[in-house]
Amino acid sequence: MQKFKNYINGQWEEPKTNSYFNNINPADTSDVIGQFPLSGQDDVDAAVHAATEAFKRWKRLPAPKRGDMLRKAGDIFSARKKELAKVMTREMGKPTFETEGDVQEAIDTAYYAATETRRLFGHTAPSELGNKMNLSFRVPVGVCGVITAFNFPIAVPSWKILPALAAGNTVIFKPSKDTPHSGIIFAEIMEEAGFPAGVFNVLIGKGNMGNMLVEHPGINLIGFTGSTDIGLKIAETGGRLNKRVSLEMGGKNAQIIMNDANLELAIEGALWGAFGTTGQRCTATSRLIVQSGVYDKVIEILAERASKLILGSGLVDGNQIGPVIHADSLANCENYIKIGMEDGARLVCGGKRASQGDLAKGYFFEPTIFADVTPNMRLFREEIFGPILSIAKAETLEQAIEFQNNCDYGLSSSIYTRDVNAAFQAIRDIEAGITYINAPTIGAEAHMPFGGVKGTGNGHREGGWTAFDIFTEWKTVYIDYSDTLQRAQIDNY
Ligand code: UN1
Repeated sequence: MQKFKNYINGQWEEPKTNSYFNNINPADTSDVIGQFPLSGQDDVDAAVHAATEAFKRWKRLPAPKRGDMLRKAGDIFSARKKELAKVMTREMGKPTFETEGDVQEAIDTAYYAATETRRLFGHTAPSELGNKMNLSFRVPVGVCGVITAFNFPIAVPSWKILPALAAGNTVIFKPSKDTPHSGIIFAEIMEEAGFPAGVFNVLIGKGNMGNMLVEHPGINLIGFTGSTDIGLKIAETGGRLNKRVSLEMGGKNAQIIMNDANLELAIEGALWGAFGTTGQRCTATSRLIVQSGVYDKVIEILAERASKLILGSGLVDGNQIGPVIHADSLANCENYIKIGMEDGARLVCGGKRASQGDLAKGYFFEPTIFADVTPNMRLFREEIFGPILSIAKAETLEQAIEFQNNCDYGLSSSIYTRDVNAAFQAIRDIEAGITYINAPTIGAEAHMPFGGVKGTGNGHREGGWTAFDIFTEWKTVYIDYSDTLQRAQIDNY
């Protein structure tokens, strides 16, 4: 069986713990992918040392030169797209058309970040004094720890890593324990693209290893995507140690369907939003709020279509829905079925583990729909991270928006309507970082701000130009060429 290594200081290193764990394919649990390092404190120390040393030189390299390497990385991601997609699917289950899209987000991010190295605009402003110039520009933060989830093994890490490097930071990346192989290929690509030793490092591990990064005094910033539980702990530690922390946590995204919507389009959007990536997206549609005039019809058509989705290994063409990631995730889905029934929701399709034929080898769960869900039910409020959609009925636009906002999270949202007034009212009143009009809750593009309000995050936005607000600090410079002492606020008043 293949034994994998960490990537530290430009070298492939065995973990100093000499311990490993096996990772398996969630679509076929007898398929063991390989042995991966269980890194410990010594490995973290070595990576931090390497990244700290490398930072001294990397931050001095002209940003457009960093951009040249990012562009090269984009080219290699492109060349390896199909191969990498298969590795990702084998590790985390979603079909290869989705993992190819996942790699494409990294390609887009690489090229975007590369061009941004020729902008990274600052500001100039008039001085209040004569013969004096004021300007302000971005400087890197330092060594960044990047900790991410399994569901987007390449795209989401790339949203953090590539802008961080563009801005002159160095990075230590801890991929999800469920997708270590994807993280290793990320490192291979960065190595081939020519990033100098120590600028980008990958540490594989589980359990407390992520916390070792968060606690390490040599790490200046943590970029995290994952569960709310862990995110809040990172925020606490970051607060105590005065580290910059960017958090992307849960979602409970709703799609609204109004009576006047193009129903065919709205239903297609709901199916993709709810069951794409087996519902395991931060942006997944887990609530559908349907206006009363089309409520019964939407449920009927959706249930029929959802029960026809083809489950199976994402490595086989034609399969539409892969497994969930773990046995625990299956148990979690089963638990929410119980909760939904107890709370009085109406199960209209799915509701159990799928185990016919080859499906028994993996963690497959039937696409599930609950109707008659009300805003106080747990189904309507809690993130499930699985293929379970809850449908609620609303009488008016105002009520639909009220239901949508009645939630602790605020990542993505959507409304299907042909009424321009309703669409603009929704844009104004929906509490979410992202709102789609006549499109599902999933489908963020790499060059636009990505993130959420309320319990979803802590105010940062990845993606696009806003990622640079996370990964840079401002340096303000006053240049006085008057040859006299000019005292601001005093000599000029
Ligand atoms: C996530 O679920 O963490 O918009 C990211 C989307 C994808 C990204 C999702 N482009 O669904």
